[in-house]
Amino acid sequence: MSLSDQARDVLVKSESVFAASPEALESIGEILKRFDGPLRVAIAGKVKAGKSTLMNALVGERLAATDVGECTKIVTWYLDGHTYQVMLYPKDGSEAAQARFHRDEGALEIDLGNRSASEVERIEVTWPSKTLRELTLIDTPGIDSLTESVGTRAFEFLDPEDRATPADAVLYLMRHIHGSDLRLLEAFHDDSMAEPNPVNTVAVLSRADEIGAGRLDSMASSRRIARA
Ligand SMILES: Nc1nc2c(ncn2[C@@H]2O[C@H](COP(=O)(O)OP(=O)(O)OP(=O)(O)O)[C@@H](O)[C@H]2O)c(=O)[nH]1
Ligand SMILES: [Mg+2]
Repeated sequence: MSLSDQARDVLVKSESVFAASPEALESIGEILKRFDGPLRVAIAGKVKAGKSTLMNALVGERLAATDVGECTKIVTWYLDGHTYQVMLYPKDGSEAAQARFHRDEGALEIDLGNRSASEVERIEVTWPSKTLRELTLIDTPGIDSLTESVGTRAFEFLDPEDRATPADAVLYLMRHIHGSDLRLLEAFHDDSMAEPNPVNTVAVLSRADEIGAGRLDSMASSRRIARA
């Protein structure tokens, strides 16, 4: 039996152990639902690290805005579903609203209506997609400051209030290895995040073709840096 089957087995057994406690059953039910659902992977990193480009490459469609546009500043969830839908969750706690969208040469353009990016807590894009059936992807805004609070801020992006521990794993993109990236990576393993649901982080050396000023051997250099 695989490790995940064993873990699922423990959850199912615990349902009978806690049969007398409706509260416990509710929590176990939620955990089971999350366990059976797609893995939630957040893509984080500094500004222009290539997060949205990677997200689009994983899905195989240009869903996330790259380069410019207000939407790069908003945490955006990409989920599988039967219909194409974009929902905006306002920061002021008011009800989520459906947003208009269209495709411009394949790229998804979301109309925020009369809202500014700073007023939107998160966007949820539901898109029928084979990749998204297995993975829910969360594109996060670039982290642009190197202050002490960077780690905390990154987690604010990943931790909208109504969803406890939203990401199962984090892909952390970096173009070079900086001390600030290392501090941030350490923050992802912070105790407060590690419980009750450990967040795993994979560091990705991004825009690797540009390393070494884009010389022909840049991919070989990237491989060496990644190994180190
Ligand atoms: N050469 C090269 N350029 C890349 C690569 N990935 C992304 N880019 C370019 O880098 C720029 C930024 O890419 P984005 O995907 O928007 O980066 P981001 O991290 O989402 O940026 P923000 O959301 O604004 O922080 C764009 O011009 C991309 O075309 C890559 O692997 N190689
Ligand atoms: Mg982006």
